[in-house]
Amino acid sequence: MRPKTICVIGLGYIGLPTASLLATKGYSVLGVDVAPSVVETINAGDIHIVEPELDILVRSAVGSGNLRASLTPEPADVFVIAVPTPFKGDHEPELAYVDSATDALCPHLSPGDLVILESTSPVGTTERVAARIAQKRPELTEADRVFVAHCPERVLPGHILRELIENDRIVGGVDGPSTDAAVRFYETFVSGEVIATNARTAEMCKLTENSYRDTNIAFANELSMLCHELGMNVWELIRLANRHPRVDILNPGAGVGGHCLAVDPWFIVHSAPDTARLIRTAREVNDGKAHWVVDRVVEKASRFRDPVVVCLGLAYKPDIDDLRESPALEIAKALTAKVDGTVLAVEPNITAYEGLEITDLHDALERADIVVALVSHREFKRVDRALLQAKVLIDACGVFR
Ligand code: SAJ
Repeated sequence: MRPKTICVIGLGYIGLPTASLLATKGYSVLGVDVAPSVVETINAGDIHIVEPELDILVRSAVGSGNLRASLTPEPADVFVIAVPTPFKGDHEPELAYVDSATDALCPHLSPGDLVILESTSPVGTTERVAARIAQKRPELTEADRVFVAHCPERVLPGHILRELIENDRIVGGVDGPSTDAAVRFYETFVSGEVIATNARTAEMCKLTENSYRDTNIAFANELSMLCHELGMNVWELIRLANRHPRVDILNPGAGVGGHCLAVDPWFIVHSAPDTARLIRTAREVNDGKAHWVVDRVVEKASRFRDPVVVCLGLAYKPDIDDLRESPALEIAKALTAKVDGTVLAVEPNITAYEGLEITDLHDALERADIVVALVSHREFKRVDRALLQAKVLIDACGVFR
């Protein structure tokens, strides 16, 4: 029988779009979040995050009566866990949010319910969820059992609503019946292919996708530093190398940010520290790139008396307002502390950030001695190159290439 009621725990970048989408597909959805302000905002038909078209979807889902938000779970046919999985100090995965979401849904489980972990998780986390449920609700076994599966989210911020529907999904249960139940559920709203595997492979698949991209970006970032050392233009080099039919090098940048690529590879490293050497090194190269940019700017700034340094961009990638793990933000902060002069930041997608002087693009360019391009926002692509002529330009992201 098709499930009717869904409880989505965690109303962030993944949980809220998922809950709203399911509501518009006819499910009765309860979204749960620990933050009262988030619950209030959503119940008012508004959103607390920036994502194209999400406001329209949430308004329509809440307006239809199919989406409600609450601080606590209620009984449902399907529970979706979409809480953060950051890491602790020493890159050790922090699973406290997954554990507390599991504990919160346990009292509401009934035989036949399906629990899906969507949060990006280290290998073994879905089994951990199943074991926690078995411990708290030991009577839910055999004919009265519940089903537990992992289906990692794979959507690209900025394109979440389209990708939630169109992307292929990897579904892995802790056993065959759990996999089957989860596949049937995703097939009701995903137009991409829903592919069955086991829970551990599904977990590793998501970590592999992001580590693959991180490693490829590390290659590009290493090339950018090599080219600087050897006196070459890295953008020209990559453009030429990419003319080979089997070469496709990504773009160097100010480093790698966001809550995914900068985090997930560490889950693999933590699981197998002696074996995951390339993945660890890629993380170190990408983190090191931000420090390298800072050193270059500080070195240039030391040649001026009272220089004005302008950082173009603070977000973790172009055309969004998301500052999580942003190398551009870290660079701007480090320069503010290190440069003996004035550091200005231009970020068209946010209005203020404590400790940084955010200013208008044209005003900043007029005052600048040194321009540091950190994020390829569309506003920067349109800058008249004549305005940059008398400046020292450090273009970490290639926006003026
Ligand atoms: N970046 C570069 N050079 C490039 C591409 C990206 O320096 O050529 C940088 C960006 O500037 C940014 C970082 O990498 O700082 C990550 O950006 P991204 O656009 O590559 O990815 P995310 O973090 O926004 O989303 C990724 C996606 N994963 C993959 O493409 C394999 C997305 O599909 C995942 O769902 C998401 O992580 C996630 O939630 O895990």
